Amino acid sequence: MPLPNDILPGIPIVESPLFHSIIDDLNLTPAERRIALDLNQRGYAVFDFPDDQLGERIDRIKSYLAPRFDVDMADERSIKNSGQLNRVQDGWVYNEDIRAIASNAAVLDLLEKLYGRRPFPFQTLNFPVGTQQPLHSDSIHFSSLPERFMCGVWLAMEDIHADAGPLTYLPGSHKWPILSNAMIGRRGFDSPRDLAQEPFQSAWDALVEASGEQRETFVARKGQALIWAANLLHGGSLQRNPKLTRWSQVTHYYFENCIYYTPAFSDEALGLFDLRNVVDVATEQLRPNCYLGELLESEPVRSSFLARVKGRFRAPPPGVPSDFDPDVYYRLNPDVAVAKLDAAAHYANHGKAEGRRYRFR
Ligand SMILES: O=C(O)CCC(=O)C(=O)O
Ligand SMILES: [Fe+2]
Repeated sequence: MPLPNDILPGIPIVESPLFHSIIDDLNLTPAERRIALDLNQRGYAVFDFPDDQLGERIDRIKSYLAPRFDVDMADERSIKNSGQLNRVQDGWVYNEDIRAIASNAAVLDLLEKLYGRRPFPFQTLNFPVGTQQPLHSDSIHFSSLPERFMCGVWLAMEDIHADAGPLTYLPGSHKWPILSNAMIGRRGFDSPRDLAQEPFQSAWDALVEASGEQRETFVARKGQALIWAANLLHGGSLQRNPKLTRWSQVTHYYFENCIYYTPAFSDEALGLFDLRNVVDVATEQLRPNCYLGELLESEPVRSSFLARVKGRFRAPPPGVPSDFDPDVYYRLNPDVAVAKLDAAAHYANHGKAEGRRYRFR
């Protein structure tokens, strides 16, 4: 029997224009079917997080993270966001419960049914309070080729109060065009690394205004989770009561057999891709960039598209191994990140002699 998604395998099932002719062949339970329909129509779906140890995990995560949100951030593990007090990125590196939530097998199985490819978690974010982030699409941070093979799963780690700045989103916005640098008239490749979201904000705001659509908020119960589609506009609503916490974990997932890259720093039409070295949180293995089953790093590279992409891959400086990834080095050596040192230079000049790790197991 042909696979249900064999006509357009490069489009996630829940985002496919053929979704309604495929859904009956997916063997979904009634609950899974409801999730699939919500994701397809609204761009998000709510479900109860399937983990019978969730309560204990949440308690342990909070007691592990709480001291890290104190004013003294010398020991802050949040690498890329080390200026901000409201999040810990990739806490899974240090905390097994964060990792277990990200790697939950039932969630992975569910996402596989919904997308038609096997997912893997590649990033975690833990928040003790609301983010108050403006509405944005994660697609400019982490996208894939083919596109839309990415989603976020947001988990409430306490009952969320309406005044605590709950997660907010614009239903249906996942169907809008995925904004690119070309669309906003900007070059992305080699542009300043601290500017990812900001150049796109006025365009998103204008789209929201023009749509007339109303945002919704997720005033979640502890243990409820929400999947958002790759391009759903979402953010944190206003925190009306500054004393309230809003403990949550976001896990971002990619799917197998894709190219993973950061569109904010890419100019796709020129073959200039800011490729990502993504690590599977569940296995700590690098997930190589693949295009139609072909490893990007593999030889021979046949298509000119792949050759261009490969040619633009940033080469490491001298004295640094070819598989060196500054992000991974920062995650494994938080003191280097906190000190804001250049990762490659630190490794070449000190880290190597000190026997520091630069890759996961
Ligand atoms: O939790 C929030 O307020 C938003 C988080 C978010 O935008 C993300 O993790 O991608
Ligand atoms: Fe986001």
